[in-house]
Amino acid sequence: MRHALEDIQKQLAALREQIKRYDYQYYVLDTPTVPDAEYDRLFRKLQRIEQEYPQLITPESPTQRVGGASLKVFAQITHDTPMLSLANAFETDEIEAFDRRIRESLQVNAVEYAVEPKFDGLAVSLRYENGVFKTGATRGDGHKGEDITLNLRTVKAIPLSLSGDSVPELLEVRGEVLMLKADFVRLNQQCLEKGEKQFANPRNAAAGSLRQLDSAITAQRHLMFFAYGVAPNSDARVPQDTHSAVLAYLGKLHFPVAQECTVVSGCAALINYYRRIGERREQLPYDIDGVVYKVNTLALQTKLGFVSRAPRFALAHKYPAQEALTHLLDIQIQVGRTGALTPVARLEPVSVGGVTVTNATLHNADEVIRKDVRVHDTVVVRRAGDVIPEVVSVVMDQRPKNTQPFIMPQHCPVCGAKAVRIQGEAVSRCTGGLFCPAQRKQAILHFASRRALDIEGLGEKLVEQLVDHAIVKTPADLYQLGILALANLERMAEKSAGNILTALEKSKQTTLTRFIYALGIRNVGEATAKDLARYFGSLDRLMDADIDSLLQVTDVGPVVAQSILDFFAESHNKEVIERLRASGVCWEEVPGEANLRPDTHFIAGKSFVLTGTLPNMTRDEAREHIEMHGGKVIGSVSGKTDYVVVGENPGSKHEKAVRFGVKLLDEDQFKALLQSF
Ligand code: 9MJ
Repeated sequence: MRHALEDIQKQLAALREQIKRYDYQYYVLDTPTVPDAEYDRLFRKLQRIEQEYPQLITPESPTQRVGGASLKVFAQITHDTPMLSLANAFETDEIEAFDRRIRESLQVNAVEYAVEPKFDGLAVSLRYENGVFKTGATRGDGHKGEDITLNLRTVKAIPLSLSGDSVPELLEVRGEVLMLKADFVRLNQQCLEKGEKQFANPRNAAAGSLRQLDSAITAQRHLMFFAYGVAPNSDARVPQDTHSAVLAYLGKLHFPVAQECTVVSGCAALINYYRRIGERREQLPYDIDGVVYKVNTLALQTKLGFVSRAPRFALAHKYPAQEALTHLLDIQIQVGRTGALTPVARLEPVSVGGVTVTNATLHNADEVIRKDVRVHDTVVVRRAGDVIPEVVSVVMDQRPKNTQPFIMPQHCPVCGAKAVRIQGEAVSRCTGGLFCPAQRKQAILHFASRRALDIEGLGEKLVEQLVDHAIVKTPADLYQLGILALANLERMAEKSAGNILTALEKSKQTTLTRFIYALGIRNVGEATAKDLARYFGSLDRLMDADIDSLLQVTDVGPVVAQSILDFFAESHNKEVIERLRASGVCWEEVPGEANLRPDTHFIAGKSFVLTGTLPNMTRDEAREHIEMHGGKVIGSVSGKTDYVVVGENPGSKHEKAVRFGVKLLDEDQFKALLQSF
């Protein structure tokens, strides 16, 4: 019996180690090496064995990231060594002064700096004792923070235990918890689909997720962590020479360290780093609000010391604010594709972080009332990355006399139909359906949009005329358009009419994901469309699906499933789909996950890297093909990559693939692979 238990223990240890490795590859390196199905299989196996032998469960087991009841309040934790704050600077002369002060204090000619992005998240401290994650806390006031251990345990990029040959007895890792922009967009899409309140920006979403008293909610939020230092109380095994060596050591212990962290020398290089990161800011996967400079040599850091709680050896160089003040000229009501009535602020044009903003969303009536936004107010407008600009707040002491509180209209401003607000939902909706010209226009614009059928040139002005002249009532009518009908419209020369027809013809060859998304089914965004396409593989199977099979699809709950059933129950919708197909709109169909065991299909779970320009396919198209077949597209080549698809002018990924002996495919070979099952 004892022997058997030992065997089980060994099996458990091996499984946990394997899952831990896959988590690291997936969440930290962003390079998954096994299909999700294989990961799920291992995870379930581990759960099954642990259920049978609960006495063998350890807190570090990957199954134990979420657990226990929710807290009533967070306990306080006193930091052994305080969590520092950073002095800020905006201007070049402040950076020159910083560097000069340091050179003069240290009596040297040039200083070596570790330079890092300044993550716009929440600072946390993670305490490891003998390689085991014990406690995690917020910064709080720098001395005392909140104990958010249970929530931090759910962050997959944070190791629950450390392995390797230099595991320290005590290690306190300092870093930032944040939400990647892509996860933020996905979360807000889910909130929208569920009719819940959306988050203003990734930082708020991360803060909201980390402040949950129920860690099961945090676990659903896809938070990320980046390490940027250790507390000085840590073990002697932590490098004692330079900050950059500390970061490299943390990387070796499998903590995520941003790729953008590097070392430079001298003041000009600092400014150069600031500019370079600034240029790439929008493309970075996470939000930053500046960069950080730290004297790299730890002995010199100690020599420089502190002023109050900020170190003299470090400085945050911030980018200009993404907020500005302006006047609110009017509040207008926009009618969305699903009839949602959104109050929109018309603004006196203002430059926010270098972009002119004239409109900003006010989200919904409740938000306008909560912020008490009124026409003629002076308002704070914020813009961040790809997020739609929004009105953050009102400058109350600049409010003119005789302003009136905002009242949400009871009728659709476009078609006059009654507006209703379902209990529990934040938005009012026009009940006019596709009889409302605004909804009809939005439905057609959505159908034609870039991520849907991508009909180039079919913009707002054109759709407006087509609907107003009753030439187009549904997306299916688009494919009946002739050159005459188009050329007779305002501002439409024969050549542009021809271009539209060519674009329409081109759009007919599409993908199932795009087509499902284009239909504009309530609560089905792009991510859900992708999940549905992957699961069912064919439109007919999706249209025939019952509630039980819909609920099998990732992220599809009862609300989304019901929207899909309702949509396909409408004979009008089925008719539009049939007409679209009859006009030649088509896509590749595959068996779909529902009908596929992962081991029977050799692309399922395989990893692909794309490099160079393919002659007949965009990168997005190639990605869609791969994902439709259950494969994954990853950013960088490693020995574990299955295929590298090589186009014209390939980059260094090509050379790396050759070096690693990864299988190379040109476009024809890639197409042949897709079609070969
Ligand atoms: C951020 N927020 O990214 C520090 N930080 O160092 C980086 N913050 C920091 N370093 C010492 N990269 C105190 C705070």
